[in-house]
Amino acid sequence: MMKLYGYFRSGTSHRTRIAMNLKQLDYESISINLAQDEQLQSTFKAINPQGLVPVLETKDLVMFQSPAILEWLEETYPQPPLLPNDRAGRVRVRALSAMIGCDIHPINNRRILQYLRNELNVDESQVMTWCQRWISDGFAALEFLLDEDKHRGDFCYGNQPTLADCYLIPQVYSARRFKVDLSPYPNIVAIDKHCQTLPAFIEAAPENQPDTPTP
Ligand SMILES: N[C@@H](CCC(=O)N[C@@H](CS)C(=O)NCC(=O)O)C(=O)O
Repeated sequence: MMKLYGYFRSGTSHRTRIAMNLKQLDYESISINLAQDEQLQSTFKAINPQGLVPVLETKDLVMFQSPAILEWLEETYPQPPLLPNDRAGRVRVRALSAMIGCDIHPINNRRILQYLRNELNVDESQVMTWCQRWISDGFAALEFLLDEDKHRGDFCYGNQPTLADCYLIPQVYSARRFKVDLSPYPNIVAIDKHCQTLPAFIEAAPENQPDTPTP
């Protein structure tokens, strides 16, 4: 069985879990506790020298970088497809995904926030302001693109979940965690609401993981 090294509230682990669930793939979850910096220990760095989750391990491969993992999943398990069958659709879904994966998520990642806190002595309310600023900025552009797409159904693109939804839903979770006002983004909120009714998304949610702390 495949092994997914991740953490319950890591957005990159969350997006990988959604894709694996949509493709109905079984995997063993191995928790790397980011709150305790387990990702920086030598045992984990021997698996991923970058010290970041997720890592997906099969009997032949050790894969890191969630965009690469998602593309590998799509190529290896094409059903159901998470990319449209036309080139224009694929470039759109990849662009929506990259807006989140390249331009929103990385600057609000734990190591960035820890650097702000511990090296630059930024206080917690300023850290929240930082996260809110960059998530809002990215969501404003995403909202515009979603709104202008008149062929869109319940998801980011068309009527089926795509990689863009795998990226969006964890970013909405993170936005709520950082208390971003989501009222200017009704299309994003509606997509999130719809996805939250689907088992693949529910089972991938941070609150439903084996390493979710008990309240
Ligand atoms: N580009 C990488 C980013 C991975 C990443 O940033 N993972 C976060 C969790 S969402 C992490 O491991 N953070 C640990 C840290 O910041 O120390 C990917 O998409 O896999």
